Amino acid sequence: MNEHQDERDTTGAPTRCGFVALIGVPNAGKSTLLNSLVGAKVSIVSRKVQTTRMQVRGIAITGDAQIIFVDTPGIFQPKRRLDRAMVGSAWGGATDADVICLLVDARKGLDDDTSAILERLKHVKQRKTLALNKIDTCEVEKLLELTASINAICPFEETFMISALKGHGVEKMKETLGAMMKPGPWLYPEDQISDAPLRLLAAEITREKLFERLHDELPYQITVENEQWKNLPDGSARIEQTIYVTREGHRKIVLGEGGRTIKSIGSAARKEIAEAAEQKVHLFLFVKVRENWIDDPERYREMGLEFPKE
Ligand SMILES: Nc1nc2c(ncn2[C@@H]2O[C@H](COP(=O)(O)OP(=O)(O)OP(=O)(O)O)[C@@H](O)[C@H]2O)c(=O)[nH]1
Ligand SMILES: [Mg+2]
Repeated sequence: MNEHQDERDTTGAPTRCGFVALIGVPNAGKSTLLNSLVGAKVSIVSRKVQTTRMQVRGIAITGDAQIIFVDTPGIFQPKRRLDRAMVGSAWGGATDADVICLLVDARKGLDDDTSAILERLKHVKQRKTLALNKIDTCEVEKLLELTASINAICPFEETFMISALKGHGVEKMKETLGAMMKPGPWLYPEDQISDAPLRLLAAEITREKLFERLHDELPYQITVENEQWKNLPDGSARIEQTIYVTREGHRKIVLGEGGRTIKSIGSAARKEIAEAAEQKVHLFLFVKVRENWIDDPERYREMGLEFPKE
């Protein structure tokens, strides 16, 4: 007999519920997959590495199971304090979950960072699954070889072959993971897709636009915080966000000539925030120079990250 056996969903069937952590090297496609699994954008995506900085939860239902997917920052050899906090957060997400899903970019294959993750995963007690992502970019033979060589290092219960971007194999993967969840009550209402407050998603959306439009090291020197969200009598929202940069020169680049760059970032972000919030949005962006934000514990708290001592 199972203690949860009397849990029923709205149709009277027994329910299942659990956490699946999506981990992998930066740029493997974890956030793209999370959004595809949930069917809405809850985590930001970019072509650049190290886009995600904290755990982001997305909730999906498949059959009788509710799965809370946890998107995590990419795992790599951290150098800066922020990198250490991000990698720490990713492993924390993995070891808190019921099932771990390691994403590997199938075209890139088994690189040094992925090998290092596999070595550590061997010693992790959670159930483990593997997802070879971006199968739209490589040959089938390569997928089979990669499956064999990865499983030889660390055995996985399941191997999924997917394209998070095109949606190939994603539904099947969700069903299989759903069946792996333990019997138990659903933790969230049926229509909830994320547990992140809208103000956090709003700041992340602006950070995504900064990632898209700024180059080299600059996106990594920036953080965005939502300072104010005021719902106005006409149903719209007045939102104020601060973009923190580390140098005056960076502030100038973010503003752009005649304010052109910040204007285009603001307009793209406003549209997307309005969509997510389902209301009209007035977005005000302020750019502030704060040389040491990367060593300021308050900034980490805002991101929901632990502050590494050094
Ligand atoms: N061709 C192809 N591209 C993909 C696929 N999945 C993701 N991408 C692309 O890969 C890039 C990185 O995607 P993200 O979802 O941001 O990757 P991530 O693993 O979350 O990256 P970090 O947050 O930096 O760790 C983006 O340009 C995506 O469009 C896929 O299945 N096929
Ligand atoms: Mg990501």
